[in-house]
Amino acid sequence: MRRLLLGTLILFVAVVLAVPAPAATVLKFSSIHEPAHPSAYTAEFFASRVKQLTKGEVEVQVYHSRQLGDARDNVENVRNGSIAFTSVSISNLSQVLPAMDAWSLPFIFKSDDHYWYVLNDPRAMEFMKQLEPKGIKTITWITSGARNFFTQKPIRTPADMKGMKIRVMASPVMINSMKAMGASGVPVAWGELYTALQTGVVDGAENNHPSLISMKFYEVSKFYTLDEHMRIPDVNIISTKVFDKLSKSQQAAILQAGVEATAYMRGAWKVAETEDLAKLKGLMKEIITVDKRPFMDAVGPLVKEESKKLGAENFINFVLQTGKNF
Ligand code: GTR
Repeated sequence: MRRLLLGTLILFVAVVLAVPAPAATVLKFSSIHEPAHPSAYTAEFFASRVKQLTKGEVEVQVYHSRQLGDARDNVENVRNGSIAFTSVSISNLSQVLPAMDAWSLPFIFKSDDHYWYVLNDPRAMEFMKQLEPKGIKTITWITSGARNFFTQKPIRTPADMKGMKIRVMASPVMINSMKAMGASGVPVAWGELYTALQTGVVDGAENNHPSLISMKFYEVSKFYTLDEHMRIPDVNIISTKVFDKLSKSQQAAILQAGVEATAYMRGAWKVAETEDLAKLKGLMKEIITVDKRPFMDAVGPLVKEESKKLGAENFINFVLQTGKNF
């Protein structure tokens, strides 16, 4: 009898051990950034939190440095569900829904605090929900700081921009903003920008301090003008095709990991911005601080015109109104 019991027990243990744990759902996350960029290591942070919160049921695999494609491919691949996630500038979402370009409007945020105030207001996420019927669900904000010009010739006033070709994202608002400042905006993909600067296809571009460091743009441009003309958030997005197939608890875990990723990155970004600006001071010919007023005046009329054209007047009015308190 005892032997029989023992035998049954051994058999039971053997069966339990032989049943494999359910395979994790593996989801791809495409980042255009280099591993040392805050956006890329925030993607890693997000992936590890998703794994912990789902107790290993969902595994997010991060591919950085455009291994799975540049921004526009990533947006298309999220829409068709061939990748699950990407972090992308909202400017690049204007290809899907023109209204998204409202975020690219110049000088709509008074400061970093105002920008975060807007992002934390439910109206901002509500605005992003317009993308859901297009297959894109916004999980959370991934900041991208303020954008500044880096060029071969110095920009001290908008008059210096006359005739310059400035690389922008594929965003009509960015193109029109460059025009209003006297330059021409030339869309170039992120991964092609270094060569475009090196070969003179463009005379300059605009971006934030961490990106100048991570992409080594300081090697191919001399001057950096801190006019902070735009603060266009990046967002962490998921394919609705993928999201809708997950269980309720997995969906909740992903949203929770997103909230944590925003908080994590906000701090990481501050540190990176400060450290990277200090590095750029030693790497570029001149860091130029300017009077922002002439730049703001040049693009002033465009804000109203464009937000009307984009059907985003209510949202932009909310942004401008709240800016008065900052
Ligand atoms: C970066 C941003 C990217 C992309 C890039 C660009 O600062 O994080 O999403 O917008 O700029 O200019 O293409």
